[in-house]
Amino acid sequence: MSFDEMDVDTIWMDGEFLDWDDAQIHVLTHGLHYGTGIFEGARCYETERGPAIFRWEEHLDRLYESAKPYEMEIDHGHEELTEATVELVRRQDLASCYIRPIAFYGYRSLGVSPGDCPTRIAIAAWPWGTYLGEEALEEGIDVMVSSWRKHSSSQIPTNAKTTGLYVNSLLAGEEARRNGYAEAIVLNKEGQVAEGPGENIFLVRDGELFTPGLSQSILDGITRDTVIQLARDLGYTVHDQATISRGELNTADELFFTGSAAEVTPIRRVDNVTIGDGERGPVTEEIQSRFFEVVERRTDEYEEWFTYV
Ligand code: PPE
Repeated sequence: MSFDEMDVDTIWMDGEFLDWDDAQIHVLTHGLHYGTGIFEGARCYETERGPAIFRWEEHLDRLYESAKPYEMEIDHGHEELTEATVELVRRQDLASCYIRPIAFYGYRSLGVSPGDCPTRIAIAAWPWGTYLGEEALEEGIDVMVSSWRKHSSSQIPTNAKTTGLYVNSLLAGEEARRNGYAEAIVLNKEGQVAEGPGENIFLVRDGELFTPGLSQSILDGITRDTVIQLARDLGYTVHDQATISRGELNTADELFFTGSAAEVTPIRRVDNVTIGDGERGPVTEEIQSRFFEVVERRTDEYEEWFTYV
């Protein structure tokens, strides 16, 4: 759905609430030329107690951490950004939405060195449905292993959510879609399974969960961390520093993606090889339903993960 079709009218930028159409930047903005932006994506869920932002604090912490390798100074503190976000959701009367904070080097001069380019920051919120298609959550998706490898953490900090990194995600994802798949799986430089273009990945085998470790050039996903905790609390053994080879994808009992946008999305086929029974597996289903029970606040547990609007 395009923004034109949405009922949204406000963006917070550099300390002020602006009309949606006035949140503009100059074409010579540093971040546009060199990918020097850092961003977040969080979901706010509709609950009985009103809209609840899921793991907002962790998203905010990661935003500040992503700024570090680029020596980007964000002059707006935790509290200000939280207040701005809550107010943004409230003003637009959004019941559930996706929240996108972004900070970037702005306009003053060009050249790779950001010099005295100011750091700009904005937060937008809009309704965002299922990330990988209507039926994805129930039926699962077909994916392909991309011919593009992920940049290694020795080439670019993969644990920082940097705008420039996403050209690699675009290449992998669009290659998959051109070939009729919903999404890609991206291997790291060493040829091991890293993650999706915008998702972390989990493998289920013999009732245990495996997910690539942080040394595999992945983003330290907040949904990944959520699923690890939920699964352990359900009694599962979770190997969260796993090394997964490409071949192990085919022999998995179940596979699924996690992400703020993708939530918990089952994978039913990889490169046309059927995974398990070719449908959402029982472990994935249990974890997915637990995930939605928690984020929609149909339980009192994990209350510390929520910021209520
Ligand atoms: N890996 C990558 C590369 C990634 O972009 C994401 C989030 C994740 C893992 C999962 O992280 P987390 O959201 O903290 O669980 N991708 C975001 C951007 C999606 C987009 O298309 O834009 C997201 O899910 O918000």
